[in-house]
Amino acid sequence: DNNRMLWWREARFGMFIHWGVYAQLAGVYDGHEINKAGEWIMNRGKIPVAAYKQQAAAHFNPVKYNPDEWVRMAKDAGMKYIVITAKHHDGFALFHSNASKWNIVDATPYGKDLLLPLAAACRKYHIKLGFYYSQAQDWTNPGGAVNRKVTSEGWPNPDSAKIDAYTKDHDGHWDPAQETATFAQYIDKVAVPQVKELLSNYGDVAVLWWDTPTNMTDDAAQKLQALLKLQPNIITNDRLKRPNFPGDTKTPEQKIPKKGEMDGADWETCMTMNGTWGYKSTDHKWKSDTTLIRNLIDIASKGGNYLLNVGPKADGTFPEESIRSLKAIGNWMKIN
Ligand code: FUL
Repeated sequence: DNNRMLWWREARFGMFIHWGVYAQLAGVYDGHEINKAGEWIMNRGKIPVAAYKQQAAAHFNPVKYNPDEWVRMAKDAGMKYIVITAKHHDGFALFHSNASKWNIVDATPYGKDLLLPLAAACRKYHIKLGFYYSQAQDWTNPGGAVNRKVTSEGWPNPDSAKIDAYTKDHDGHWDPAQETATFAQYIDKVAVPQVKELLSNYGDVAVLWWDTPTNMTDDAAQKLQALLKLQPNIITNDRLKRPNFPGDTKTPEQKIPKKGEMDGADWETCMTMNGTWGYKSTDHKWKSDTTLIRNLIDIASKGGNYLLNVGPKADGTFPEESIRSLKAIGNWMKIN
């Protein structure tokens, strides 16, 4: 079992990719810039399901998507693995799924599975591929959970008092369409079959990155955990359900632990290059190359991994700033 962790312990550096139809909105809904992370826009903006499908997905057509180039950029930066959001909290699947039509093939003009060619490129360049899967939160597939139950710190929505009252009564949901199934039904009809698809149809899957265990039950967690046997060498994080499903790795977010703080644990700091995971046209707070390299050194010297995020644009390209920083890190790696 220790063998399973070997590559991960030596990897030190990986690429997180947050990509989905939220990139189409790029942080703006109805003429309003929506607060906080771009991938949260549906929740923060309390965008109704039908409107989100129409405005984010109906035009999502990443014709410049070139996974070969993505993987090469990761490799040239010295990264050893990639973790991509197969499904984030908005419920949208970047892969063709038989469990829900809310996926890249059935809900967008692009119409092709995004993960198949990425998996092929990873095999070609010997980069390990992992999938992020939002197992609990799902704001589109009926029955999915919501972990942020109010709206008031979002944009100055004139209806925010009404929405706050509604979400309070509806476990955070803001659209009746989200509540036409129970959480248990969502787990059985969407989460379980989709994780099965991800672990069956894309070759070797190195990592399963769960997130935000809101409303998770032991029963749901057990069903999902049981699927991991489909990939005997897979490594999982600690976000399936707390505290009794610890997984293999700890996941400090946007912070670097102090020396000794994580002793004995396998850990990975995930971090953004600017202030958002999913692409936002208005976020220009990019960390300097020096900061990024310093973080990598700091984390590696403490025995952790650095999972550095890129939020691709809706056309399928990386933001220019990310491309430049990846190159700068790669140049530094070559001389060190
Ligand atoms: C968080 C999520 O809510 C964010 O959107 C992001 O995916 C981050 C890595 O984990 O908990």
